Amino acid sequence: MKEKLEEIRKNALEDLKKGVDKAEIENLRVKYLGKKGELTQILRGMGSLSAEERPAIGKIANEIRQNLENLINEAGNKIKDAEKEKKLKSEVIDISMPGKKRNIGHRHPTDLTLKAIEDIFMDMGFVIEEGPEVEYDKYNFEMLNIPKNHPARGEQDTFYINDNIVLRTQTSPVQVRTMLNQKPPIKMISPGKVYRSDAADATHSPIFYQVEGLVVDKGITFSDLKGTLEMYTKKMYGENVKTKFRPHHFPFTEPSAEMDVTCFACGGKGCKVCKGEGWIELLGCGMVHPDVLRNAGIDPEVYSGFAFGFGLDRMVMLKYGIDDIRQLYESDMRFLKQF
Ligand code: 2U9
Repeated sequence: MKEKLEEIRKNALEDLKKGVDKAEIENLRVKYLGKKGELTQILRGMGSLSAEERPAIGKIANEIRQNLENLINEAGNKIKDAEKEKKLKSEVIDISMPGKKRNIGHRHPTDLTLKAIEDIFMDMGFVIEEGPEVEYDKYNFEMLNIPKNHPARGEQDTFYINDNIVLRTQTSPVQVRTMLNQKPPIKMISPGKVYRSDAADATHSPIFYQVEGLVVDKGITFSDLKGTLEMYTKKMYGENVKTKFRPHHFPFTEPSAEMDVTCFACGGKGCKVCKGEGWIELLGCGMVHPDVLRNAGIDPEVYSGFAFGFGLDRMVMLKYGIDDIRQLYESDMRFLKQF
């Protein structure tokens, strides 16, 4: 029995010396130490030995088992280490290689300008409201006193989805929705994209941005309109900027006006920015038409309001000296990187 054990050990050592791979190591483990392995068979057959022989043979068998287990584990570990070493060598990082340049974006000039405008109005207690760009004809035109035969409703000016739905041509429907959903006092601005069926050129784009504002409460007068818009203008363009109001017509306001400001580039002397005028046309405004209030369920005998609106793109162009509106929509990095 003892000789048999020594022979098993000798064979196992020779097997291990042969230079084994990962799969062979597992075969050897099964061959010598597995349930049906040679050594296990011997240990199982110990019962047939005499009481004197059993402890000595048992001791040798266990020693061999332990010894083989260690050797097989060691051989396995060596193979794993060699594989790891090989993998590490094949994945060497060349730290002298130049890194990948990350292009970090930044805010668009339109967004930068809008942020400044929003901050000023929020400081004055205005809330920012948003609404859908695909809008009911009813909210975009009808409730704003723009009847069916009005030229603004022509297909040459408006993108129609169907008879009742349009791409909004102004952000005014957001004001209509706010009046329908909230009770006065209302003090809001509605910035956002609007659409007109215009061919693109240096001053026109079928998509552009508007900022509109609405204040409705008891006792609102044209003085509130003037005070609010003058305050906005001074905060946006500087304390020395002057404003003037010219009468105008809008279907949704009565009376209506356009507001001009002294040119913030030349201070009113006349320059390229103001085309020698000294004044720049900034926005349209007026007292909300009583019919418009009534359409939205607000009693014009109790409440009054003022509204205003301007094209954001023009403000951006004036601010940064951009002479073509299309540049704001072309995503050309050479242009955008300047801001
Ligand atoms: C409601 C009532 C009144 C919004 C107003 C203007 C004057 C205006 C245009 C200027 C150039 C927009 O970008 S532009 O085409 N807008 O002049 N907008 S008052 O008046 C409203 C809006 C909603 C319920």
